[in-house]
Amino acid sequence: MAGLLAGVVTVVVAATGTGQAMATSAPGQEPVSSHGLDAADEALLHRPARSDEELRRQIALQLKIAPGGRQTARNEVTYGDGTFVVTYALPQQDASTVSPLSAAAVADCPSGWFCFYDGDNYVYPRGKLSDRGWQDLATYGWSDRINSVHNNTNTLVQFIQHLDYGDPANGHSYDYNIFGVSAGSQISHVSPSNAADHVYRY
Ligand SMILES: [Ca+2]
Repeated sequence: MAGLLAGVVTVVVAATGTGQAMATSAPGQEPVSSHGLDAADEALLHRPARSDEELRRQIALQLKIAPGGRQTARNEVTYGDGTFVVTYALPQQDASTVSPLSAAAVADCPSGWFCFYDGDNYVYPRGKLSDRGWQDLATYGWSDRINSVHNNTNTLVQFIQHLDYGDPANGHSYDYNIFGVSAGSQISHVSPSNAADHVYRY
């Protein structure tokens, strides 16, 4: 097993052409997500909590990946003056949606808002925005995290993939639209999923 792992690491290093970055990552170490969390925390962040303790951890994780919000309910964190609100599932409320084989949840975005969900079929956690124009999901810890959407505003909302070819100096010049959701519409599984980084509401 050790020999096999060593072989895999060697191949990866050869493929990247730079052994430097890989050398710091020992075989067996948990992968680090784009949110900078370890694998266990990352997994917890993206699904309905199964207990009050898990819910508390989710709220703490939300504030860790996107500082600046304040907890406004047991399962909710609000940013700005209500610009963005993220809602985590209450454990008892969502027992039926914990299983990936369960029936779809309901698209439940309030009027005047557009919502995006971490799970397919509108399964929480759910983020919501209402402002028009370009907004950066990274501000709220919601990059690469959207799997379904519900637009309950009266205008189109476009979801955008960020692309800078590894050079921040490129800014947003190479960003491109990946899907849109028209006024009053919903999409139970977006494609590509876990990809949107920005939004634009018309
Ligand atoms: Ca992305």
